[in-house]
Amino acid sequence: MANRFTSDLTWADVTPENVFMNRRAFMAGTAAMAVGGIGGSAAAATSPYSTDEEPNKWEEITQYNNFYEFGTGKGDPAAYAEALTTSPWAVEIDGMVEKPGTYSFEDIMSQMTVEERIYRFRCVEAWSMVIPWNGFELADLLNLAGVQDGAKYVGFETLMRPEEMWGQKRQFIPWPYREGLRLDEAMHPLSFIATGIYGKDIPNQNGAPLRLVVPWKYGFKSIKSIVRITLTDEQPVASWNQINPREYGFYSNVNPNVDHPRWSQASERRVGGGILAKRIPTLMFNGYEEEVASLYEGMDLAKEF
Ligand SMILES: Nc1nc2c(c(=O)[nH]1)N[C@H]1C(S)=C(S)[C@@H](COP(=O)(O)O)O[C@H]1N2
Ligand SMILES: [Mo]
Repeated sequence: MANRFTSDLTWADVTPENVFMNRRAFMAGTAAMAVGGIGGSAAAATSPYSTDEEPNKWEEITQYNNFYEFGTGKGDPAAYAEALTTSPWAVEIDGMVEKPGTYSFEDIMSQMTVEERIYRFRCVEAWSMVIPWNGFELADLLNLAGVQDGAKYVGFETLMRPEEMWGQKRQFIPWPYREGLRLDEAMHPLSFIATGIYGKDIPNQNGAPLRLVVPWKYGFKSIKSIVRITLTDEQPVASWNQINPREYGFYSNVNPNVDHPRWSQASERRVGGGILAKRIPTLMFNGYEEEVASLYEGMDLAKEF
């Protein structure tokens, strides 16, 4: 049954061969069946953007988190994020758009096609996971509001609600948490708004009810629990970049050749591998080089990091 955050195609539909359905492929398969009159197998398809790497366990994805509004410990979000009220929820879309306004979560979901994307996820702290998200392309949401000519960037803001997010009572970050993308990055088909994981509603600790996922950038770009999206012609504020621009660039593309000033980015620890597991090499653009390298043509990625 369809639930609030996800499609009705869930993790339970996954075949033993790790073949994943997404609704678009399913629809296409259904159409093909109607025309060709042949059954069953045509419906199963993998999103071309999904990795076939082994996904992390639900417990790993939902109990090892960064969500500083609920504390800085990896277990804090799972322990405290239940306090967040996620219904009702609305996203303010403003700035250089044709239809600025308050978009309720239900209104957005009724107009989006939810699919599954299995992405690698690489935190700037050099740990990584593989996460089966459910959601829709960010471009589809931006097109709902209609991007005006001349817009060059997209800014995002997380909810500000210290009564429910105790971490916001400390000025650790100048709240609310903010992030930003260049418009062409935001419009790239890999840029995703996640509303589910493993076919279930996305848990609060992972950024309910909707959060950004930009798989070729360090995890902190993937801002959680979004309440505002602003189209602008100026580079928006991004929290970590604002706090420490020397350590956290605006782009923050995953890049094994550009180390963090305090640690190497050449390799990573895959969460769940155990403490004795070998580190794995970090890939350029987190393995999405073929898809996104053209966005950065002509840029010196060591300088504009
Ligand atoms: N609002 C908000 N979004 C956030 C963060 C945060 O502290 N607050 N942490 C970021 C960081 S550093 C990472 S690595 C990812 C973690 O996502 P996950 O907990 O779902 O794996 O969320 C990002 N989005
Ligand atoms: Mo992170």
